Amino acid sequence: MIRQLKCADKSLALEGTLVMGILNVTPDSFSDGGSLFANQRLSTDQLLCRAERMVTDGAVILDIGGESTRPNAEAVSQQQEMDRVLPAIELLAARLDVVLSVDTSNAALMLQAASLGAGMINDVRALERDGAVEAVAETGLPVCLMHMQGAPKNMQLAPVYQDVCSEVIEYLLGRAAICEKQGVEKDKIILDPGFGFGKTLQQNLQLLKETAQFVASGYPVLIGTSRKSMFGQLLGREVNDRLAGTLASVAYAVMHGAAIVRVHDVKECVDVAKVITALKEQGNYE
Ligand code: PT1
Repeated sequence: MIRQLKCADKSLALEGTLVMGILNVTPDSFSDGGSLFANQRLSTDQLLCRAERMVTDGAVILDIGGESTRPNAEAVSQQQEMDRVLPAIELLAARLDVVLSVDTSNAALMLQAASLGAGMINDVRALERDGAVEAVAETGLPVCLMHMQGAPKNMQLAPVYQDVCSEVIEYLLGRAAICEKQGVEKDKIILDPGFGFGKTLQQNLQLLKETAQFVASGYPVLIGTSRKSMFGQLLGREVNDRLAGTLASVAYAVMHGAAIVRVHDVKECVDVAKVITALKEQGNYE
């Protein structure tokens, strides 16, 4: 089991579950409907304010993404993605004591973000794009490898698996092995089942149920269910009314050993993680 995650100049103890706050810098981010971007770009003041609030609320990692990867999202150009993400990394690295994670599949962005102070790479394509494995190895940063079936544009059309858990685990372990062969240190790899990325409701539920199987791989596990359509399907709730569903999934993930949860509602998720962790630490009654 990995006990410390070394993120450039910061080290995160892998005890209990860490909360990663989602800081989108996309105009079409799924959960705020783009309302913060009425004038094209989120102002730096707003961005700093949102980031500071997440840190105050207990996030120890902030995940910054400039490409929306929710179902049906359109691709953005690599330049557009860099123009969104790099100024945000530069701004926040100078002002906040938090690990900045960059949510990208773009090797050039990984390298530049690292040079501006990013402490982690998060790739929903598990470093499958050209140069990405090499870029991560060069930065020496931890990386989250996520499973996706298909691409954001079409992934929810007809996902098919024989056995979703074993296929997702097999894929992630294969990607981890490739990364290690190319110089990414084993203790810098995090695995993520990829909730909502080419999975039906049933498949998402099976993956969450089997969180402990992912944890048993020995790699830290990241769980990202926050406000996703699996709760829309299960509960009939719109995206901004999925907090209770999200919290239930976070409680389950913490209970079963997730190292990191990636969430919008940092304060509430930190409280849930603390309560479940305290429960787990209680000895058995005589
Ligand atoms: C995730 C994740 C991510 N999710 C990691 N990075 C998104 N490591 C972006 C829906 O079904 O889970 N893990 N980066 C956001 N993507 C989605 C996917 C948003 C599906 C919404 C849905 O509603």
